Amino acid sequence: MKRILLVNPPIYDFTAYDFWTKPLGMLTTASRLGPHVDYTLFDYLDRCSPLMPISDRPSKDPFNRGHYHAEIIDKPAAFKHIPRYFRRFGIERAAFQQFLAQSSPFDVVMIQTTMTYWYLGVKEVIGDIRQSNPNAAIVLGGFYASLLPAHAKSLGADIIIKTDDLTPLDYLLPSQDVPYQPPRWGLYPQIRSATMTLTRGCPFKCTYCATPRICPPFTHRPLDQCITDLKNLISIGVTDIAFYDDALLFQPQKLLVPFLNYIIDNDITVNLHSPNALHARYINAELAKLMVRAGFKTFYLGFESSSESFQQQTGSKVVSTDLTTAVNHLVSAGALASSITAYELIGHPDSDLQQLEHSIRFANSLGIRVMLSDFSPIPSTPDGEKCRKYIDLDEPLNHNKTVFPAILLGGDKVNSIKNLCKSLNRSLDM
Ligand code: B12
Repeated sequence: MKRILLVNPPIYDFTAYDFWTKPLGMLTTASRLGPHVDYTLFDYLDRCSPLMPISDRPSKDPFNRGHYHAEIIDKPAAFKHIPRYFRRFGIERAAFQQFLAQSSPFDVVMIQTTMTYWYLGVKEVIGDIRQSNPNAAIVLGGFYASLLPAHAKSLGADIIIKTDDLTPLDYLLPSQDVPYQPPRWGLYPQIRSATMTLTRGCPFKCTYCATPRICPPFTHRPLDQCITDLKNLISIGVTDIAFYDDALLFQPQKLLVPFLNYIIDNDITVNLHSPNALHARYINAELAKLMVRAGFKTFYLGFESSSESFQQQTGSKVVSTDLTTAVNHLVSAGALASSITAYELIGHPDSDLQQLEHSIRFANSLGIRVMLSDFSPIPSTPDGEKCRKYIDLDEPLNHNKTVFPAILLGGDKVNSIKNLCKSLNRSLDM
């Protein structure tokens, strides 16, 4: 039996917050490789782990979000001009080295990659594995590995898995025709929040998003598999589930409606969340009622801008009237307005600040909170490519969401718009 170590690396960034951040892709892949594998998980971002030093900012969040332990570290050369602290988030490096000394050897080490600009954490993990397990095969999968395979390989990995194609693993772990297994959440000794998807891919083609480039065409997953995932999460004590779908509400009758009805009919108590933004235009009165009854506690709605020209240029995901209608339906169904948040893009190369300020005030006038989504320029997307004139897109650190808006707009402008957003959000609490 092969011994496989699964690692979710630490994050190197200016900011990071546990917004139901979990290595769903890696745990899903592990379940596809069949049962005859001996897995061990090391998740640097597991806030329930006894190895995680207590954060100096304790979480009072009722839905299990929270701050990570963080250390201030030297900034990489690319960020020397950014007047902010740079940090390493997660369990300390020495704890992993000690774990490796006690638990090695492993035959294969699989590492989750997520944001392209988080590769320094992946590099750190590869360095420690090479020291302690020189013969282990190092496998990278996830978004960074799928989008930038050559860069990922240059970190010292042996195998790069692009999206769902596991054939490069065949010589190590011959694939088996196994019946469906839920993602390997049972590898966590204790777990309160987890993530799932009901769909794959996205039917839209927003010009700032990489999903159409790396994900398979949009499909709904089989209902029975989604129910198996749900039951598994409830059985291990999960109280909060965040959906990672790109288009959860698209064609809801096909899957979301039966899935939510299953939760209601079986009296399952669970808090549901949508951190990856919902398309407001699909929220009608009926769906809003069902979502609230099934347990949705937070609602994050994509609302890139109230400017019509911007909406049209970037894919017309949501227009202002959609937002108003969705908020009205959710509140009528019993959702608290304070649990609804509109995401607005800041630092997009085509956005203009005045419109952004107007959009923020518009969402605030509906009584909901606004969260600024700092724009991350992703190579190969139409909007990311527009940014080559400002930054070296071939260095993934430059895709950092804190950095690009500051380069485009200047730090002072970014701060002033963030302060406006904070003060308008605070005004809702009074
Ligand atoms: C869920 C999600 C989030 C979650 C958290 C994700 C996380 N774990 O950290 C939230 C909502 C918090 C989030 C936030 C942001 N996100 Co986001 N997010 C996603 C999304 C939808 C994730 C996909 C996912 O996990 N799907 C579920 C899994 C099961 O599917 P999968 O990833 O396709 O995985 C399959 C294979 O790839 C493979 N696989 C996956 N992992 C692994 C690992 C191994 C070892 C192996 C072998 C195989 C393997 O197996 C899986 C099953 O077949 C992607 C878009 C996308 N569709 O990929 C964007 C995406 C990753 N996010 C993106 C962006 C821009 C952001 C934000 C910057 C947005 C913003 N401005 O605020 C923030 C950044 C947060 C931060 N702190 O910096 C970008 C990437 C940017 C970049 N430069 O890398 C993406 C690609 C979307 C886009 N705009 O194009 N995000």
